[in-house]
Amino acid sequence: MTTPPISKETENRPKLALNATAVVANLAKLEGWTLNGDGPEVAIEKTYSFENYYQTMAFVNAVAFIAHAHDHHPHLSVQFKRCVVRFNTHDVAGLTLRDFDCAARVDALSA
Ligand code: H2B
Repeated sequence: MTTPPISKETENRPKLALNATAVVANLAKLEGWTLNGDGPEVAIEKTYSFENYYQTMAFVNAVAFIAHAHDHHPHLSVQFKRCVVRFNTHDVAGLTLRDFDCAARVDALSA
């Protein structure tokens, strides 16, 4: 499989930590994502449910593809029929637009 390119939109966007107002505004555009943690551990998180392990793993692999393409890697907690996806930007110890971009891309997998 060839390596997908990082999207220009994401690549060109500087990693700037969002302030609380911007975090709330961007979170409001997403469905099912919640804000968790505090300080450098702050993250956005969503739990996806599936019918079986195959579906769970297909989802995990699709998320990995997105993560690689955008050089942005979520924490994944994988269970039998569930996957918790957690994004933050460790380079800035906070949340950036890249977290919200990638969250929307992960959501689009099941749209
Ligand atoms: N993923 C996440 N979630 N946050 C980052 O700050 C981050 C990343 N930084 N993936 C990337 C890799 C960086 O370390 C590389 C060098 O581009």
